[in-house]
Amino acid sequence: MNDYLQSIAYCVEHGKSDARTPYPPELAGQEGAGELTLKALEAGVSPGEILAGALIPGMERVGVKFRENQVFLPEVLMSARAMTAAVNHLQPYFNSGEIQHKGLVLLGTVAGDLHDIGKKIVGMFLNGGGWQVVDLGVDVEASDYLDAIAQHKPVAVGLSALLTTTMGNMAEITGEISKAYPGVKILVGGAPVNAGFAREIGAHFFSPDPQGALEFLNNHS
Ligand code: B1M
Repeated sequence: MNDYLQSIAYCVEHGKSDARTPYPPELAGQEGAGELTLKALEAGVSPGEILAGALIPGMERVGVKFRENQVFLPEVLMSARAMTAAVNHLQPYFNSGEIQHKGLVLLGTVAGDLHDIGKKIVGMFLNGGGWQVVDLGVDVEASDYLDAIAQHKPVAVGLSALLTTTMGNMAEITGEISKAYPGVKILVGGAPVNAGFAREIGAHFFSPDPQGALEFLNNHS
């Protein structure tokens, strides 16, 4: 059982989705995260064990390496793909309520801003880390965040901005969410954003990377 978990974690860490994935070279032709997850489930390993004992640790290792510049965006995307290949097999169990998410997080790129590559990576990390993610997309107005909070009752809302010109919209949206839903944590990120700006606009947390966003949620829920 432990062998399955270790192998799946290794595949996620090294971006091996399935047998056709050519990397890492030492695993060429061997099964990847998708097939191994299916086999583990058939062998009686629970979906919760696969999530907590393989997928989350695998993604955590990639997150730490990414933060420390030991790996770069292509490797992170490959790991996210491998994680998705595994999560696809766990999805029916999530849907049936057999395994519980840690909570729900809303994500969105703020009004006026169409950049979403980084935000999607944050979403994949959070998902791999056991959080249910509802992504509201790009160019999201304050009223859309408020409607979504009323509908989904999230633990936290994550705002992303890549343009200096849309940081003002981030400030306005943060203010509106705090006023209407003071109990909802607000997390901000994106290349031009920093901790000082986050404090200034009243956000609860700034993270420069997906791993920090995951750590914040894990520690504050
Ligand atoms: Co745009 N763009 N762009 N662009 N674009 C930048 C951001 C820019 C820096 C390029 C430049 O001039 N050097 C510049 C902004 C300058 C500024 O404001 N200071 C710029 C500009 C000016 C523009 C346009 C205005 C260009 C024009 O039309 N004249 C226009 C604006 C459109 C709009 O949004 N209204 C525009 C358009 C576009 C494209 C559509 C072509 C495309 C976006 C495609 C897409 O996202 N679907 C695009 C791209 C790709 C970029 C660059 C090249 C790359 C951005 C990216 O995806 N980075 C960018 C230049 C650059 O960064 N080199 C640029 C990779 C991504 C993984 O990193 O998004 O930083 P990032 O996300 C990171 C972290 O920031 C963090 O985690 C992620 C993973 O590590 N993070 C969070 C992000 N969100 C987070 C949220 C969190 C926590 C962490 O919690 C909630």
